[in-house]
Amino acid sequence: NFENSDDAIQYRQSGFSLLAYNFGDIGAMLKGKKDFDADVAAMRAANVAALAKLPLEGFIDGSDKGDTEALAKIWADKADFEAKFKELQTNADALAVAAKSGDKNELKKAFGAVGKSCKGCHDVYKKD
Ligand code: ASC
Repeated sequence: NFENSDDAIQYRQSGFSLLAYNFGDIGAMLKGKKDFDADVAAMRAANVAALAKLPLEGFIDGSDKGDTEALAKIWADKADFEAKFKELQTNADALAVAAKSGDKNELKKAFGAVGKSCKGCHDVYKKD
């Protein structure tokens, strides 16, 4: 357990940073901003699946403060927030499977589903 809300905030923000880096790198490859490498994509996608399981734990009671992008609505609608996070985790697991399959079309579809999960939650629970 976290000692205080600062630790919880740092934990979830670190998770999101790593998540964005690994997910973003797959995006860069799919958008042709860098050469596509199926092995790297599979490694990144496995990271995304693992990392998507982390940040939720950092949204502890009392950590709805400080200079963060997390809206108070997260704690007001915690069950919905958790449900959306679980959806992300399911889609991230599917991304890892798709990337491992080597089928680029499947990877693109799974990437899109994860991106929708990111955006769907940001639209409601993250400051602009
Ligand atoms: C990213 C990233 C996000 C999501 C979101 C998807 O690469 O950093 O927050 O994708 O933009 O719509």
